[in-house]
Amino acid sequence: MSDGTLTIGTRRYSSWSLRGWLAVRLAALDVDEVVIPLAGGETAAVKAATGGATVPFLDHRGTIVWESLAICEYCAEHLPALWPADRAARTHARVISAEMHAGFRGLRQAMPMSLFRRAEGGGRTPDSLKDVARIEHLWRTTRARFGAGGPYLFGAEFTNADAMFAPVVARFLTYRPDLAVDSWAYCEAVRAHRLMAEWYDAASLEPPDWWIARYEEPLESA
Ligand SMILES: N[C@@H](CCC(=O)N[C@@H](CS)C(=O)NCC(=O)O)C(=O)O
Repeated sequence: MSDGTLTIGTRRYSSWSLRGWLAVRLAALDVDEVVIPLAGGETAAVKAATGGATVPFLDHRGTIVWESLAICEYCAEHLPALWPADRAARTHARVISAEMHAGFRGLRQAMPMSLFRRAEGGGRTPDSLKDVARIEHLWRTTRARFGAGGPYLFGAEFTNADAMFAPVVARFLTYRPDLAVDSWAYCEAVRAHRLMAEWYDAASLEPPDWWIARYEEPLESA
């Protein structure tokens, strides 16, 4: 018998679920996964399963955790290496993760996560491009200060900060905004992580009746 349940939404769209799922898998919590097809707004089954909250939603040995960043923190209680060991680096990881959790509305709205959408060049609005520039700045300055020795934000280990930005990577891979070479290198490193490969593979097997038309409609000419 497992230690509980992680409830997530449709993998091809649920950016928040990806964050929580990565942290849970990195911490190797022994939980069953339940996937709820999202309705693209309020999803009655999500409300019912989470007592009115959102996914990702973790029930681990009776401890209930929602909000992706709180799930990342909970997982780091089990695997402290999910945050960098050095205090300055750890603080910075928490700061950029908090900024990710709280902001980037322009990007979220114009470039919703949709793993297999044909949308190269799409979603470029003044607000989304401002967010893209801010994210590139965060990645570049973080890697310059703390990223020596590996491809991730804090070097060789994939941390909670990388989990928090993983859905941004997925968006960039779909919408292909104009990024600098170092940003694409980071995106490729995240995409190549074994858990990202697993997520994309599972997403590709989701049934077409879970797809949401407005997140699938091609956007190449935008
Ligand atoms: N701030 C929350 C956001 C979670 C969220 O908005 N999740 C979406 C799915 S990606 C959701 O549950 N939507 C409600 C619904 O579909 O009813 C977090 O970090 O976990």
